[in-house]
Amino acid sequence: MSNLKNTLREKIEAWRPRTKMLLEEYGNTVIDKVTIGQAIGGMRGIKCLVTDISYLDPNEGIRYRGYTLPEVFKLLPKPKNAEMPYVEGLFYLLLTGEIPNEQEVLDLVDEFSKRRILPRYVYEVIDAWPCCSPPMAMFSSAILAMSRESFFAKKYKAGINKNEYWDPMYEDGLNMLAKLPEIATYIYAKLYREGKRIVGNPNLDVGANFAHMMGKAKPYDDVTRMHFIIHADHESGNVSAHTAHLVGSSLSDVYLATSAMINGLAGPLHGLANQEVLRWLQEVMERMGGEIPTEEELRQFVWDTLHSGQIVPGFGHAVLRKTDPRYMVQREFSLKYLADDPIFKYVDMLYRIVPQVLIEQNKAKNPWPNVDAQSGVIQWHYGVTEYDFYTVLFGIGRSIGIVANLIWDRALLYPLERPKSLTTDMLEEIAGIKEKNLTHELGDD
Ligand code: CMX
Repeated sequence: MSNLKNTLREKIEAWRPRTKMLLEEYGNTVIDKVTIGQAIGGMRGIKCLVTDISYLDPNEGIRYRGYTLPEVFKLLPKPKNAEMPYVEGLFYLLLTGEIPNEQEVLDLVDEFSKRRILPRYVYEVIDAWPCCSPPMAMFSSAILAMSRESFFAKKYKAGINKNEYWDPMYEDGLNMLAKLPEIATYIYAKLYREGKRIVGNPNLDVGANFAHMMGKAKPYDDVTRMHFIIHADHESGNVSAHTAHLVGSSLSDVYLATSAMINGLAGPLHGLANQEVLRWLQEVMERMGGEIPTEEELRQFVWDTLHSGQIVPGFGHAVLRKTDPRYMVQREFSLKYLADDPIFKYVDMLYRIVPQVLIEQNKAKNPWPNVDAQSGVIQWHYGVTEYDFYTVLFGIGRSIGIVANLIWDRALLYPLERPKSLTTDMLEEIAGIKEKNLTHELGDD
């Protein structure tokens, strides 16, 4: 058994009594009340999910296992001559809560490398898609197809003890994560490089191998590490993480749950926003004939977008109430490496203008930029200009957190998710307005 799996087994055994005691002795303790606004309004703020992988504070931003992003970037081991840490090290941290040492990360780099080869039929599934298909749909289907490899499904059929569910989930999770860069770069080559694929190099870590398969020179390896690390997890209520948890709660395997989460990530209010930002910027540039607009012109463009009933992509958030630290990590990188890029200048201007406009409009609860406002611009700068592909990159990163969560979901035996719904009539009764309406109908007021 690998060192990581041994460490994880010890952690799981130590953790289980905490969950058991909370359930058995404090199961009726009230956390929060739920309002009608929350029931209709997308369950904002209802505290009804548990995860120890990450926590999102509205005013501070994300912490992975208690560490802020700057701490994560500082503490995790880095490859030689790299500015950003190993992606594999982040997976170790999310899974165990511990910062791995160099050797622990290298063991995991080796594990990922050994598990990265794709079954042939995955290429065939991708090839079966008609030309110009959406990359996220292709990505989701390729992951879904691999469900036939699931150890968990096989073990379940054979009658595994539920206390051991997490073990085949771990195997499936690692197998899948190791393959995602191969799948994504194959889709990229098929869609945008006339099928000319660059074969992976087993001697490289995930970040460097991804850059290699994309045909990109340094520092794209660091761009990739940064990208995958900042997108990995955002606690469990966001659409992608929640979808994976929900689907996994019926004991669906990792492939089924991850494919579903990719479909949720593909919506423009969630992960697709990163490519929407580029599409929207292209419109501005077209309107400006390629010239950099003045602040006044850009402000007008933002207002025109709002007045036409559209959203400004890359700004706002359902939980955050400040600038997303994931945005700031990328902004710092951009200020260092792409400060003179015209498209970064647009983004920099938007950073100053959009929040003022959203505050003036007085609708968005959070006028500040989120992760998606900046990520596409970095990709564009390094020559990945096919912005339809950007959400696939988000999807690889997000899968790291998804897998860590799914393994722990199984380890702590979180049950089938099944909240209760009410009818509108019932809400009106709870609000006390149904009776009023009846009285009105009877002409009794
Ligand atoms: N542009 C225009 N209007 C916005 C806005 C934006 N960027 N952000 C919020 N609003 C509007 C909402 O559409 C809503 O309008 P209505 O009352 O007419 O429905 C109002 O402000 C209040 O919304 P909110 O409570 O502040 O935000 P929500 O929790 O409902 O939604 C989010 C959050 C992210 C969907 C929203 O801010 C948005 O659409 N942002 C742009 C898309 C985006 O960048 N998504 C990516 C988020 C990060 C990620 O998941 O990847």
